[in-house]
Amino acid sequence: MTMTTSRAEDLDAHYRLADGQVMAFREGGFIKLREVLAPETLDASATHIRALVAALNRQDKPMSSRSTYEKAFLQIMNLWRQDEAVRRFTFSRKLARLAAELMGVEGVRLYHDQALFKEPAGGITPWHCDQQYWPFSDARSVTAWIPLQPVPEAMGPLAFSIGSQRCDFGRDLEISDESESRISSALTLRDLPVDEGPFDLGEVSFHSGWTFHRAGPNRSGAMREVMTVIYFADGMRLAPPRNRNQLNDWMTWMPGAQIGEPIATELNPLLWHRAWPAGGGGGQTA
Ligand SMILES: O=C(O)CCC(=O)C(=O)O
Repeated sequence: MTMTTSRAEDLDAHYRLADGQVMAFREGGFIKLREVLAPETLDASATHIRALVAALNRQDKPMSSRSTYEKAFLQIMNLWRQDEAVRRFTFSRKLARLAAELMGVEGVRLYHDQALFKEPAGGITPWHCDQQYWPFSDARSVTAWIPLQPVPEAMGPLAFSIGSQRCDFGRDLEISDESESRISSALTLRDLPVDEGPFDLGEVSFHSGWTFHRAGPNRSGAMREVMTVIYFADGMRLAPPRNRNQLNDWMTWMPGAQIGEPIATELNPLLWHRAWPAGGGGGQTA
């Protein structure tokens, strides 16, 4: 596929964070940024992402016989390995640089991408934090949640418990009915505010690996199409897995990485580094 210059430029352009946005991210554990990607870029990418989700989805159970996790979304991972246009999207230097600047690190690597499509009548995404699943040596990880259409309240926008990245309860709970009820009670007790507002087209959120988040059900008649990219700081080391999810993630997303060593397998290319010349670099594993 030949990508139009404007789409390539949009994916790699510098999005200047305003004063206070980095601070807001670090205080709140998340940030929602407006007009990050142009509608044309999202539209063109969505065509490829949608086609891959349709081709690779193996979920065919009726909604009523699925688990809470299965009702939450269709989940298709590492799409960048299937399609050059999606690889260019996942390798967006604009998004990677935002991840690095928000975390305050020199460079970021890819953990994995994933499409999270909440079907019409799809259920809630229970409260959880992502580093339950990730065997990382520290907290320097972030997910970009990129809606491919506007997400009104009825479609299940991602919601964040503001400041919850500093709370250490519930970090051992995987996505389940139990995580929804126990984390919800704990957050209510601590009186932490929740941002559950809609997303406009082009708006992208970034949340830290320890920030608690959830999404409501999809009560609209349309699919909620979202692409996500997960980043970790260059230099992050593999920690000994603390549960079966982390063991599975090690084998799946960082095969060959060694416990205690920096993670840099061929599945974890460097997506942005401060030392790169403007416009250069991209997708290096070493
Ligand atoms: O899209 C959703 O409903 C959940 C997304 C999520 O949990 C994440 O991207 O970390």
